[in-house]
Amino acid sequence: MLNKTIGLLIALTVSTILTAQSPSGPLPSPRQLAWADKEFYLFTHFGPNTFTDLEWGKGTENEEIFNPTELDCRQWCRIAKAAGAKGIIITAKHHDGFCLWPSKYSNHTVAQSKWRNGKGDVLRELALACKEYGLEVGIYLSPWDRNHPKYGTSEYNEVFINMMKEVVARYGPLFEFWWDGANGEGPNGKKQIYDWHRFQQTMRTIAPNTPIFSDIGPDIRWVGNENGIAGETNWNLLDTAGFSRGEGAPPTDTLNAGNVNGHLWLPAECDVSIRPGWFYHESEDTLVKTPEKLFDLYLKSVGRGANLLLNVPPDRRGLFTSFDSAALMGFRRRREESFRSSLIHQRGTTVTVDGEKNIGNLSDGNGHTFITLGKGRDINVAFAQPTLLNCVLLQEPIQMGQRVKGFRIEIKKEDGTVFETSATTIGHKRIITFPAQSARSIRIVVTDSKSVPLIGDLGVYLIKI
Ligand code: FUL
Repeated sequence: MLNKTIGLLIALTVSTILTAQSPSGPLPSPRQLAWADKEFYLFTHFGPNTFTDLEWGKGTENEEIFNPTELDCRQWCRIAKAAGAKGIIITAKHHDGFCLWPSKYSNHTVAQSKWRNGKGDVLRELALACKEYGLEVGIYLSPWDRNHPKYGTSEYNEVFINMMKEVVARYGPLFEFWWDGANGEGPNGKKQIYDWHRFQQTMRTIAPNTPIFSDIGPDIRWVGNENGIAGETNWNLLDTAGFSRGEGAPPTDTLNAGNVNGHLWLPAECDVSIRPGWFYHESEDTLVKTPEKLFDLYLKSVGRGANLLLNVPPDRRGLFTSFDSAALMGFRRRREESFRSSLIHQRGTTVTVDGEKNIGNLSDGNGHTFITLGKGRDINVAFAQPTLLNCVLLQEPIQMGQRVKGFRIEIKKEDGTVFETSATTIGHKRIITFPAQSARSIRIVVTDSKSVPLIGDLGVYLIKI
């Protein structure tokens, strides 16, 4: 009898899971799925500009100017790790064409500099340090090259491909590859016609698991601004037909919000610098973003379903400054204090989904395990006593597709009145903040959805804003 009951229960569970589990619409590839969970990682702009105080080098800089006195990638990693970042993407070659590794395909590299007597290799040091600290490495390689003599001819495409092969083979596996869309003049005044098709084919062959960023992917899209802010409505979907990288990219508001019915899974990444510029400038030491500002950017990037790529540039010593590391530590503290424990886990709290008490793994901190919202399309959280809160965190299990188009949060206050707020998309993670309320209960209602709404995780917090 017991066996029969267990058998029936298993059959029921399996059938519920099966009916609930059909993915819908464009879906992320395994490469994109793994990337989405990284949420926050660092960018680092380093090169001749660090020494000339420029943002865009001309490509005519003497290699000898690249001479950091105390370069230590382990220091970068120590700080990145302590900040809670998952990896570091480095400008292996910016628009000035200088290579931070001794490339066989250029004469404008660390090998021609005086640094470590021409025997240094920043990428190698970074890759080793990342490994030691449990971080991942990513590479930014600017197709635009103001130095390379072949730039502006079809042979340059070969050079770029060879450089990609070189860095992947020597410093991989890479967690992200970054193609900058900027395309200006080369040393001979010529513009380059990039062979994007071959660039992409090459990467897929040599690094099939590495997601590629550019204005329009193929794996990760630009968010349309360099302020670190994703759209309040942010679809992981985009139509790219008819668009190209750089000047031919989709309008920035489209990149910011995605397309609700887009045919490609193309999530947004928010790139932003901790300072006004991308490269180090001493004059900006006093302009480093505060922990409060960084936390606000986190809410507007990761909290809107995008990833946050935060640039921290090393100085002329080749170190992150104490201004930047202090801001990063404050940022880390704010995130930890805010999201340490969800108020849902408070004693005596009752949670129901569509009126049912079985809420499965709705609040297990894992966005990939999920519950299905049936007819009621609502989740209700009732507290044993009035609870002060100002933040709701929701996740969709994106491996099933992005579905929710709109939802409402209703808070029944201690005085019996109701506070309401609403929002549109959820995606990988959505963090909604509002003025603090003393709540008896909260109800979350999905008001519009492309298909059956699935919720991966729900958290309720009182955060510092
Ligand atoms: C832009 C570049 O022109 C900037 O210098 C910087 O590297 C930024 C991340 O991308 O397109």
